[in-house]
Order: sequence, then structure tokens, then C-alpha cells
Amino acid sequence: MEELKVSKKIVLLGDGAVGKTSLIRKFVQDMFDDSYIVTIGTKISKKTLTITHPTNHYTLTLMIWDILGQKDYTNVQALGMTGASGALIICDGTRSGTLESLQKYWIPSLQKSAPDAPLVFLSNKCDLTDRQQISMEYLTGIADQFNAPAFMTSAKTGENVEEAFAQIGKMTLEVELAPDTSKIKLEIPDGELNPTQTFDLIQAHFVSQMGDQEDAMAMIRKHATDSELDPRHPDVQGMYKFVMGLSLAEGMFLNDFKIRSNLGFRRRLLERTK
Ligand code: G3D
Ligand code: MG
Repeated sequence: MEELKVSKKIVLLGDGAVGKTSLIRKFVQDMFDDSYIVTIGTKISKKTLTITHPTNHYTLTLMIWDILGQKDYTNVQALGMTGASGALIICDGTRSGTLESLQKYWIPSLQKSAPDAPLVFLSNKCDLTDRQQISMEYLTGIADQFNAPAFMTSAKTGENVEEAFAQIGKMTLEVELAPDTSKIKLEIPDGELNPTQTFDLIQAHFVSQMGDQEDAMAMIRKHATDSELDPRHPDVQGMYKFVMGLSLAEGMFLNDFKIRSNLGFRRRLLERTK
């Protein structure tokens, strides 16, 4: 199994006093502090999780952004949300208005700044059992509209806190692992490959990752020439060099995770080449 190290930014969104800072503190430091904590600006905490996926082990470092909940700070908030790979969308189970505000304010703001970020819904303060205004059923109904899972959490007792963070962590990885159906589908023969088949697959795969076909073809020509590859008789050694060149080219427009998984895919093709 391959070990992959990835770092992802996630944001916590929701009205003031729903428990964002308390949830982060519980998750990162395993602490709950009853005294009032005022968030000034945006605070970033870090925590590393180990996630196992069928083919890889991931060491996932979550960069957790605690974004100030006060509504007039729209510009600072937008800045904080930009580049987020996932969001915990948080309401306070004892105040139903905080759930409405997720739908009216927080989710639309997020969708402007980070439109592809997956969401996880949290109704926090579930320990205050006699004051609950939001049922799990109602919360799930709303979360479903966003294709998102939902949890009842308590930063005080720790109920579902790890689970909710682990869930958003996994979802940030799945976005990368999901095949991009809008692009080329490769026909990969079973068993041994001949060098021409491999060269064909590596090129098509690279183009499928690039999006822009003309740029991709230009890069392929450059790196194939640098690797002294003859397209009529591509040799395996030359192709190993070629795939390294493609990884360098990808460094300009893909993230580390994607570059490494692309390199892995191309090397596996080369290992099957006779
Ligand atoms: P925010 O960062 O979203 O603004 P905070 O929210 O984490 O500052 O929490 C606001 C208040 O709610 C704090 O109490 C905090 O202790 C409390 N709180 C947060 N999470 C929970 C929870 O799960 N259960 C209970 N019972 N209380 C919680 P104060 O009293 O200081 O306002
Ligand atoms: Mg706070």
C-alpha cells in the first residue's frame, strides 16, 4: 500500500455562539472550556488524521479555519472560505434560527467562494437535551438537499466530534479520487502491454488530466523529445524519463496528491510493459 501525505483546508461556518471554536478545541486539544471565547479574525488549527482507503494509506493534515461568525464581516469571511476543500456547516440545536441562517447565509456564501467544497451538517449542543429545537430527522432532510451527511454533536461531551471531522476529512479526499467523467475515458487492455500501447495510454492520460488538449500535446512533444523517444518504437527506459517530465509539467497546475497519483498510474502501466 502506498503512503500518501495530503494537507487540506476545511472551514467551520455558522452563526456566532453555535460552538465552532469549542468544537475545534475539543477535536484538536480534547478540551472544553465553559468560559466565553471570542474569535478575532480567523484562527487556523492543525490536526493530522490517518485514513485508509482501499488502495492507499493517507496521512491527512487538516488545516482547520475558524471563521468569525458575525455577519458583517463578509469580506474577511470570503477570504477565509476561498480554497476550502470542505466545510462543517454548524447550527446550535437549541436555536432553530441558526439552521435557517445556514441555508440563507452561510451555504450561499460558501458556494460563491468554494463551490466544489463538500459539506457536513452539525447540530451542536446535543447534550442540552431538554432544550432541543432541531430534530435529527429535520436536519437530515436539509442536509440531503446538499448531498451531505449530518451529525448531532456536543463539544462539551465530545459526542460525534471526531466522527464529524473524520467524515469531512474523507470527503475532501473523495473529491480527488472521483474520476472526472467530463474527460476522456481510457481503454486499458488487461495483462501485458506492448510499448506502443503504453505510450498511447500515458499520453491520453496526461491529456485527460490537463483539460487543454493543445497545451497538453505541446508538453508531450517537448518531454518526449527530451527523453529521446521515437514514437514508432518507444522504449521503456525512455518512457520512465518521459513520465518524470510529465510530472514536472503537472507541477504547474495540479496539486501534489494528484501529481503523485498520476505518476503512480503511469508507472504501473510501465511495469506491465514488455
Ligand atoms: P462560536 O465559536 O461558534 O462563536 P463558541 O461558539 O465555541 O464560542 O461557543 C459559544 C458558547 O456555547 C460557549 O458558552 C460554549 O461554551 C458553548 N458551547 C459550545 N459548544 C457546546 C456544546 O456542545 N454544549 C454546550 N452545552 N455548550 C456549548 P458561553 O456560555 O461561554 O457563551
Ligand atoms: Mg468562535
